[in-house]
Amino acid sequence: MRIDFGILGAAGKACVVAVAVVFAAVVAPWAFAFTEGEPGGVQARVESAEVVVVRSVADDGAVKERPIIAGSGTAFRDCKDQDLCPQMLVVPSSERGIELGTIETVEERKAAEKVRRVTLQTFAIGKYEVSVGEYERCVAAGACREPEWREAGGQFNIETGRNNYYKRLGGNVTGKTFPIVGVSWDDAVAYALWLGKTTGQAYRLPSDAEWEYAARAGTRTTYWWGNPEKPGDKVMAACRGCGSEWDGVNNAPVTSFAANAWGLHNVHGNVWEWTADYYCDDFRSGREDGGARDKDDCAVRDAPELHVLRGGSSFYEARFMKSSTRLRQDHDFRNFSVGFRVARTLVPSTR
Ligand SMILES: [Ca+2]
Repeated sequence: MRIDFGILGAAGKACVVAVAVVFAAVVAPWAFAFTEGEPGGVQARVESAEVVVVRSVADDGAVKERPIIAGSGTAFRDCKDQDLCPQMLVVPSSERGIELGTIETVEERKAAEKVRRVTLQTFAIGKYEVSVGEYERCVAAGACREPEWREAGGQFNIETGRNNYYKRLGGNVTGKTFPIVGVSWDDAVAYALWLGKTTGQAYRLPSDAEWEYAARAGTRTTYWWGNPEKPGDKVMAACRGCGSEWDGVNNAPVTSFAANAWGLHNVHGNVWEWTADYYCDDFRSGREDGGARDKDDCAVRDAPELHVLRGGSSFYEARFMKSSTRLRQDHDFRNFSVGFRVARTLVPSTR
């Protein structure tokens, strides 16, 4: 049975040439410059920093190294092939016991009791939601299955299916620069595993806590830009009521809208994003190191084997795209407004 998830309707040259390694553990205090006058007054502050060095090897064997400061918004790739390797950002380690969850207002906190303290290590996360073009590479390699809208003989096939579930969204589902949708949690995990094998790096889905930490980029507000969804009537995202051309109608290109202070696009809105965790309503009971709840061991649960979705979508109202909002779905659930972004573990260098 198809669960009606959205508002609309029912139903060769791959090369591993770049290696990023953390070589400087902590440099404190570290002053970070953020753009003044961002909507909502973003004031992310980082008191310690890590430096990641992206090392690339040219065809003639020459080695180039480029330092990237965590939190600077500078992206790197793990290979030269731009369609193969997603752009990744270095997220700084958190201060000790940083709060995540419903921290925006005391009133909400009392009601939800979901504030959680975590201490996160530096990691990397996708600058964008994984695009159709990127996911297609995994399908072509035989490591990922087709998205629901391209399954041969499937009723939802965007060209041959009798159901118009994806068909009505047209090129915003199939275009290479749009977020891949119609992929389950299992598909997202398969993609990350394949990317990891292809690049030799530890790709995975972000944990629930990592996702929120990266989305907030140091802020404690409802959205990274502040509390109103349209600060000064400025359109910041695609959601129902956000004011964008895609609201309630379609998915937006992954590069749409302004990035947060650490360089991530579309954490709020556009498409929902799978995280690694099993869902537990008691967010506070998650791991203190911010790692994923990888066992379905929630003390209170009314359904088994559900995974966490984050960030809302263009088909949902703004309250669903808050930094703290969490949704849950089955591991095999697929939908036109559910996609994902990848994360990567950064292993400290021993040199
Ligand atoms: Ca999103």
